[in-house]
Amino acid sequence: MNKLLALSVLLTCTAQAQPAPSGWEGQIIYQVMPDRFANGDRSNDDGVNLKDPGAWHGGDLQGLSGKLDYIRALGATALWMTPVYRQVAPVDGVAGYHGYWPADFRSVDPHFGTLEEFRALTGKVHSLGLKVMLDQVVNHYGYGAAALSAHPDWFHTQADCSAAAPESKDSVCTLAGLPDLNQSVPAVATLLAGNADFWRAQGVDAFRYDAVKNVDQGFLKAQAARDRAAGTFTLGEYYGADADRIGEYQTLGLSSLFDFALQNALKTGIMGGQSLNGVREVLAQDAAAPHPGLIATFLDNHDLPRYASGTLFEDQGQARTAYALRALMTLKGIPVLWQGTEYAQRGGADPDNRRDMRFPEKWTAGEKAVYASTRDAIAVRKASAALSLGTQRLLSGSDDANDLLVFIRSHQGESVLVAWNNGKTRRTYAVDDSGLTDQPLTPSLFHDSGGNAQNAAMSVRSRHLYLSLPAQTAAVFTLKAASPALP
Ligand SMILES: [Ca+2]
Ligand SMILES: [Ca+2]
Repeated sequence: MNKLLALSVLLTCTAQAQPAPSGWEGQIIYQVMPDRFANGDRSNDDGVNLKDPGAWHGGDLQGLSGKLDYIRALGATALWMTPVYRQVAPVDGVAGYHGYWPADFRSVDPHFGTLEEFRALTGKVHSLGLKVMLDQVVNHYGYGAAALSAHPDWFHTQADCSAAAPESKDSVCTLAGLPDLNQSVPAVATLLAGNADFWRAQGVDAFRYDAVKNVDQGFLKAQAARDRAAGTFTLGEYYGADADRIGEYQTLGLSSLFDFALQNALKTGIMGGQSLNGVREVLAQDAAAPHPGLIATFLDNHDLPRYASGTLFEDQGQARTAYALRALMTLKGIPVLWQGTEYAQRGGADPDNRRDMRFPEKWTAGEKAVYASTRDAIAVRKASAALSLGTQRLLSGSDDANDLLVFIRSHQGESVLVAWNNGKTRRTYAVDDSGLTDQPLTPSLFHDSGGNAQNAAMSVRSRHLYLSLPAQTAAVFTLKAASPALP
């Protein structure tokens, strides 16, 4: 048995920040790239070539609408669509299938369908009890967009970029050579604010703001205030963001940012088979963010190599993805699942990470097992207010190999104890003087395939916490004591 010698509690501190729209803590977001999800209408398949990863693949709003039951059955509570704007023409053989090359911010690309179909989709999503998040691009137009010649004064120039102070270069210089909007031009700020109002009017509940690192902060602050006033949740994508950056943007007024530091730590610690030290450090820092419960947690997305491809071996990729998804569902924050990650879809860097979605009839036995485990983990999270909404108190301290992470989630008198075992074998652990109230052997709330309780157990005797955990997985246990008196 390994002994945990030091035991302490990391307390949450809070900074000043704007209140975020209510109802988002506790959500589980499912991310879809419509072109790569489901093709429901062959009549709009202009230029489709499934063999070319840079071409349109035919997915559309009708196809997505037909798969909402799949998304709901997984347990997601909100749908995030990457942009559906009308796109510029293909550039060097690569199409705007991903949606990030807008030609017109207020129309739907014909490959996806029509604005009427978009409205019908948001209505159907709402009728199923789910929320709608839409990607918003506020940094740029697509290459060679008509606006570039119609309104040259709307864009930053190379001279602006050269003259910009070092701290302003990210926002003033172009991102991948895309025509960069100058948000300090009133007509541009008006255009972008109007875009948000336009999509809100189509039934959108939340925006995922693309590339906020490259957007003027003054504009973002004003836009975030407008969105907040309209009750719209805002999730910014700041590539590489850590706790400090998340705190900065929540204080600026955005509801949330994606936690790239946690993503990296989960990749290194779980998929990479290293220690959980990195995860422990990130969690301790995140607790200081103004709204830790709104931080978007994720394993991968359309800009990163697929999580499951972090190892060469497909079976290992599946097992560790299932472990990481269980782990993700035990953490404070808003989990975001990129289409396909629920069955450990593989793929390398962009565009290989955007392979066409496959549905259950095309899964292998291994993929089916990952999906079953993921769906179970989501159901367990949703059934527990402590897991969905609770505070998170990390029991710090380490065993010899740093293979154990233990924390307590509590909400209104309901508490659970979460334990991750990163060890390559089944392990038992004893945590001295845990401060917990005695309780008999308690099974994990997670289930193995077949529906039996996960083969994990905990008990507390004379304040000592005993854990028996399978190799490389997370477990969660109901705590009898409502609020443990920790040292
Ligand atoms: Ca189609
Ligand atoms: Ca910019």
